[in-house]
Amino acid sequence: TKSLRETLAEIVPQKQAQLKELKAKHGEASLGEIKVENLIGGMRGLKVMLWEGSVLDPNEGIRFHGHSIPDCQKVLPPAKGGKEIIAESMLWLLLTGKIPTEEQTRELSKELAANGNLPQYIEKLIDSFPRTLHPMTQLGMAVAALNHESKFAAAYERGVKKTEYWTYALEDSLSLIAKLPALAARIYRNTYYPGKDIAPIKADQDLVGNYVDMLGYSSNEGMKEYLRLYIALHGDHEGGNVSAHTAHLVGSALSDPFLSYSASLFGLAGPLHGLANQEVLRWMLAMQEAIGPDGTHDQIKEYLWKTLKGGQVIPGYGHGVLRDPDPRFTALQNFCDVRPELKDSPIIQLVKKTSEVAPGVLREHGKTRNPNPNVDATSGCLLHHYGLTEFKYYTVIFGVSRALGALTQLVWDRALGLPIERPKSLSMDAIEKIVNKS
Ligand code: CMX
Repeated sequence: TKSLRETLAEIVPQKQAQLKELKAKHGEASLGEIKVENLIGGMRGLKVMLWEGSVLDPNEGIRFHGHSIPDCQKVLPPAKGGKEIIAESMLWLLLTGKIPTEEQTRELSKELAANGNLPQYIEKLIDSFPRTLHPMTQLGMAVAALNHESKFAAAYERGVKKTEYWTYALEDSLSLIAKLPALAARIYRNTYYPGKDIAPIKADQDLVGNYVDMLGYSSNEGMKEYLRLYIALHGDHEGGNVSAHTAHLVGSALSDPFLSYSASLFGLAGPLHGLANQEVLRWMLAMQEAIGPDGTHDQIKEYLWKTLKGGQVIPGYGHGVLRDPDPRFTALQNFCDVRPELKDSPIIQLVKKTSEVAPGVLREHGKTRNPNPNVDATSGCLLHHYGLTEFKYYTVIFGVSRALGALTQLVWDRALGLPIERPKSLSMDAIEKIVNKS
């Protein structure tokens, strides 16, 4: 069977040819017009980025190289003894567009485990941070410092050919993905359990299995399977979201993958992006406190109305692009339905009951274009159920995950020779001049 590098080496020339043909044949074709409202409205809906790993359909939700989440759950190899998709099989799919065999998946796991330990200067750096420094700030700084190791930056300095850039971007990306669990786990230990031992990386375990061990939950099989699924599902959500777009933008200046992904993490740390799942949990716990552990549908409805009448949004509902239920939410709910330990969990039951009444309430309320739950309606609540109750850490887990998609695209950006990103900006006066002429 072919290795990841061999598989990619075969696909790269095909994709390069595809891009060349697209440019030659359709370079002049229009994908839509740009309105003034797009320019002042965060560029919503403008088709202005190339992104290979996934495409988000407003109704069907995310597809990874055309594969829906239920498809992925059928065909992507799980961990040894597990059932859920793992980071390695998702990464393989994102990078190559192909479904890995079990053997290919295990080989990738072995490679990541072998490269998972942190250089000593990085351990020292993390250990020097104050415990009160936000875990995302710690993660972003440590990822940036890892660029000391960058093969891409070293190769660039040596003056390697442009056509070889992608091979070095791939090496850096795999090295970073391998090290993220140890980084993230050390930050967790230092911030919440100083002095506690961190479990060693097992050479024959998958990336997230090792991450959960290092976090200190090695005997919690439910948590392991949940985080495998969570990290695979959050890996990529097409290119325009802040974290994905940032990695692509910074990488376009030929900053190495460590610097590019560090920048991306600081975007993920924003409350409008990566922090939403902790908001849902906070709101759910307040509702649980208010109506008790066995709240009825009617009590939940009443609480929803109270939230809306208080001028607040229902966290975990609605979406900027999606117009139907988020398939990632559905996948997490299906996970809850099959895990026996979750059947009696009060918080998980509350998530489920809320999802049964909230769409009706939001429809009646009549504002949101999508009254359905998004993935955040449940993701943080599951972490809480499994005992990871430190809210501020949740975005770090998202950060371990999003590397899969953001770094995949960086490899493709270099393989396809995409140029530095440089959109045109206009001042209001300049816009007025243009629109007054037409
Ligand atoms: N509860 C109450 N009102 C809501 C709502 C909700 N969950 N979702 C949207 N609305 C309101 C909006 O505030 C807006 O009201 P105004 O016209 O008064 O400004 C109106 O409905 C129309 O909004 P929209 O076009 O449906 O949604 P947007 O694209 O503007 O916003 C989002 C999308 C996610 C920010 C919004 O639905 C929201 O705030 N949801 C709750 C927070 C949340 O779950 N965030 C996680 C998003 C997950 C992800 O990005 O992956």
